Amino acid sequence: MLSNSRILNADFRSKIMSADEAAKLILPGDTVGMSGFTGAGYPKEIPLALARHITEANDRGERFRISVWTGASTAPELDGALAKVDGIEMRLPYQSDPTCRARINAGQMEYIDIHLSHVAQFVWSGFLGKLNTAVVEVTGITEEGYLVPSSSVGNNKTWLDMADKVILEVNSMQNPLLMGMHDIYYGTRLPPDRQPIPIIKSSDRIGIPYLTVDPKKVIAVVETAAQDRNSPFNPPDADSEKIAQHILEFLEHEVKKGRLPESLLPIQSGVGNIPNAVLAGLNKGRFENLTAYTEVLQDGMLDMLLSGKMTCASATAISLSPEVLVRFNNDLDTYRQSIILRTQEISNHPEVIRRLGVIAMNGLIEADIYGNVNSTHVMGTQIMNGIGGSGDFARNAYLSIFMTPSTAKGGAISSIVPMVSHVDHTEHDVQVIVTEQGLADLRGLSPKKRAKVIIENCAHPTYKAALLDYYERSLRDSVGKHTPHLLNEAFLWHRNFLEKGHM
Ligand code: 0RQ
Repeated sequence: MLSNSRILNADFRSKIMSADEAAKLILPGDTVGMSGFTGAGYPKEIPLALARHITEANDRGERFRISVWTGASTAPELDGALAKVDGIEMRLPYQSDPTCRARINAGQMEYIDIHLSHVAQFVWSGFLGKLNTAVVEVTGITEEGYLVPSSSVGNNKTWLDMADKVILEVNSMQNPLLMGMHDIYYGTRLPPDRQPIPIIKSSDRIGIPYLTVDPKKVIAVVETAAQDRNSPFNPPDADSEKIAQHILEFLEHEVKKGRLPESLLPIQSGVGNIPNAVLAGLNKGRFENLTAYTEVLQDGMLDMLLSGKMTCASATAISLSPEVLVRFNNDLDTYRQSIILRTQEISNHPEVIRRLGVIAMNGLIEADIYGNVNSTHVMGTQIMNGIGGSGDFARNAYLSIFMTPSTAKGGAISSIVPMVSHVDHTEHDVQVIVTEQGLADLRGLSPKKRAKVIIENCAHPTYKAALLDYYERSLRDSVGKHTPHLLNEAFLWHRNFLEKGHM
């Protein structure tokens, strides 16, 4: 036991063992629910120890694979380590690891891409089968045996409740001041007993600050001391700045029209450089008293909390670049009151998102001229990451905004296409599309009007004429004139890029 141990409960202390010993309790064929959401709060040592055991088993000629359920993407120490030793049979729900991606696309790993808000209820309902083991990182264990959650909550409550066996990693590198920031709601029920989720404002707390677990299920406790690992952000490039500017002007316009209040509505923002540029723009802009109801709290939101522009951020994970994480840990007392970390079935709950009127801003891979959005598949067949929470938010938002540079791969591919090669968000769930070229406000427009606005405002000049030509010929030759298409040609568009080797 470490001298500064955070395991204050005697029963849990008696179960302390090494990561190696704990990993041996995970068996081939098990389904394991691991903590972790975008590089925050994932178990740091047991997956690595498990990967070593898998390698040893493979060396003996034995096949050792498990199914891995998480909150969302994790880090190289979890997804990367297990994928590298071919230890994952099936993975859900969202991943962004290059080795996982390669294995999924090579047909060597099964992957189920479901809405982040659905995972918990799918597990409660038994749709996904049995959960053998939970491996969950926590910040500490109180004398009474409550678990102080870590930098992400994700699906941990569900894993702890539903798994037969529980293994805890108690990470002393997680800031002890995280205690009290979490809001774990134990009131969710399955139909027909479901009740309203009583969140009226982003800042509402409706649960308790701890996770609970039946101590009889806890088979191992491992002490660790390792930082979360999140990628650093690049400074916003010119395109991200332009996209941010278009969105800020649009929000300003909506306020002037009386369709948004002066302090806007709670913001949800995907992760990455463009969302960060939008947040930086909001931080410099004139809007005050902003709030967030989102899944990931990233650098840009922290800056807004610090500047006072944002008064409250509700999320399920704190996912900060290494540099900002240091600042966060140093100043945590300043942020404590204004950050709430919830379970992901609540951070992404359609009922709450709809009630609060969230402004959702997410990235895309390609959008078509009618407003359908592909967020997940390159050229229709190759998974990039997964739908994550984008569907939870886009479908239920007050304003659903999707943003992207107008081209990919150095200009070789147009992000605006005749027909998306895979659809994640249908034309019915997409209200605004933004590229560095401009913004298309699709609200109230029929498909043909949408096509003109998207091509005119969002397409890159290199591809505008070809898209317009496709649209005009479709209008002339398509059998149906409501959403005109030339199906063979729509697919040829993608094939041309594939044949040029741009995939
Ligand atoms: O690949 O780095 O190999 O070149 O896709 O693209 O432009 O870096 O943009 O990091 O914002 O990701 C949609 C993937 C955008 C992301 C997506 C290639 C491009 C690059 C990444 P390379 P960028 P981003 C909150 C909400 C779904 C989940 C979600 C995502 C790579 O936003 O995963 O929204 N969204 N969750 O080159 C071929 C195209 C392409 C293309 C981009 N048209 N053709 N390749 N790329 N467009 C978070 C959570 O839910 C946890």
